[in-house]
Amino acid sequence: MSTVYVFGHKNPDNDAIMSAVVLSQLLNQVNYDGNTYVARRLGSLPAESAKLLADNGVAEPELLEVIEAADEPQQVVLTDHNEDGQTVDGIDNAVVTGVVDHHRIGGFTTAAPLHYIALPWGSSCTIVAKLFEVLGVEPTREQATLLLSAMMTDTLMLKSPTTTDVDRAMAAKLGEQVGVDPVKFGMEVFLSRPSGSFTAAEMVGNDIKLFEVGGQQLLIGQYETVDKTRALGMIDEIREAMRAYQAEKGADGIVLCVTDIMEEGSQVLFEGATEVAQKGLGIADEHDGVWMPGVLSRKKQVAAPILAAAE
Ligand SMILES: [Mn+2]
Repeated sequence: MSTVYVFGHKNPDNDAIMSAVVLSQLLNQVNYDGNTYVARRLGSLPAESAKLLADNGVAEPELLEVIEAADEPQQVVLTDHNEDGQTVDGIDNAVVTGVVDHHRIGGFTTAAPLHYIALPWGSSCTIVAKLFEVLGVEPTREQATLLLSAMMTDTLMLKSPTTTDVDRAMAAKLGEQVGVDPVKFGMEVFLSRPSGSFTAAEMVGNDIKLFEVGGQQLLIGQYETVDKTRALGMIDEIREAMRAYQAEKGADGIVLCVTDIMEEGSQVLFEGATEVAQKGLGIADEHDGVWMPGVLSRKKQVAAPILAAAE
């Protein structure tokens, strides 16, 4: 019997937090492998996650900064990510016993067999919700609420092209259990973000992931807003914050998508070495950014074509 840490990616979004929190609860409820599962986070809690956890009486996961080497290596379960560049520092000191994820698999290797659940659904929380069914457990109202919140934030209220029929069916089921309309509930979750007070640095660093693109380190950030006007009025500050973030992380280039969920598209900005990124997206950088209508998914509509262009 061991203590197993369960956590989502660095710069956590609501899906990274809720998938770790609710999956760890589920695994404890069924006494999975006789272990104790403890949710952790790899960065500050998103505002909407903090509010949802408080409203539902669930403790905030503690910050995990690094995993140190130990005689008995720390066991971990990764949710909502699998790539080295997105996980905890010191991951090589840990034994990954499980992954629950909805992203591409990026250079993942282990020494021993593991539980690896990868499904190309709209959110990791959709997969966690399905695991409740698989394990024959009925989610509590609180668990259903937390899962549904992350399904809505990750699929932008089911509008993102990453949304599948499974997500729509699961959202309807959880919405019925909680007694909410999933899309209206999702909009409330979005509006609980204090986006009106975001600084340029927060817009850049709030939700950003590191990718290896043709031998270069490329950061791809996404700032989701219900009104891009404020961000568009801060372009010079945002570009400066992009260059600062890139320098701090020692990356070669940085892409930022300012995604307007009401207008359903993204304003895309580039700094540093981004030739491959511009080629992959089929656009050339402009000072105010380039509006890409319909682009809502970083994974499917931004990272995937950029990675394909590097091949
Ligand atoms: Mn996710």
